[in-house]
Amino acid sequence: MGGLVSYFRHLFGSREMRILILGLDGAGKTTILYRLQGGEVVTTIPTIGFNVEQVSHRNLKLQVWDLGGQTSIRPYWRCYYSNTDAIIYVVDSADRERIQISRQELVLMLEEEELKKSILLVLANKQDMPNAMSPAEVHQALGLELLKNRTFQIFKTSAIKGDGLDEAMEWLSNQLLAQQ
Ligand code: G3D
Ligand code: MG
Repeated sequence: MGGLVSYFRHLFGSREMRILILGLDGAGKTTILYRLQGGEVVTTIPTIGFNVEQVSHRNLKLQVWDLGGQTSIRPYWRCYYSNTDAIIYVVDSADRERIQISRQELVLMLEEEELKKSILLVLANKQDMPNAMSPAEVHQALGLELLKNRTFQIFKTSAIKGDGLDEAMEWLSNQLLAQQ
């Protein structure tokens, strides 16, 4: 397990790098954030109606919030979209009931003008669960084959075990480096 510092060590240049970690509640975002941060304290920015968890290291900033539900707070999300280099979209692979909601949220988000150029990393999380959808199933359920002009990749992870995060972050780091 590398942690932020080692995953993104090649990226601490002059420019600020922004990554959003998004997905439905319960997908595993906070667990992943803590894993990446190596267990250090996450600052929570209290805002009107929704909370943003944030960690930063040098000029790398990661922000997390839950998608889904309350449409009234959606406009506030936009405040966090500008200059987003990458989106880490976390899916609970064992939650077959809500995968279509997760798909709708992803589609809506990717339509945002400010996120048009963001790299997309999809994490098919909770692979340790016996009934988990495979990455291929998650890929299909999210409609990822319809994506155009988007650098994206899907990885399987178990945030709770720490499996798969190394590979996923290595890919992301390489993509970010290539776009610098
Ligand atoms: P969120 O921040 O996206 O809302 P959390 O999700 O990180 O809070 O995780 C929600 C619950 O799922 C937590 O359980 C967490 O431990 C669990 N979880 C996260 N990742 C995995 C995983 O890969 N496998 C399994 N089996 N569970 C996972 P609790 O019980 O604390 O609600
Ligand atoms: Mg959370």
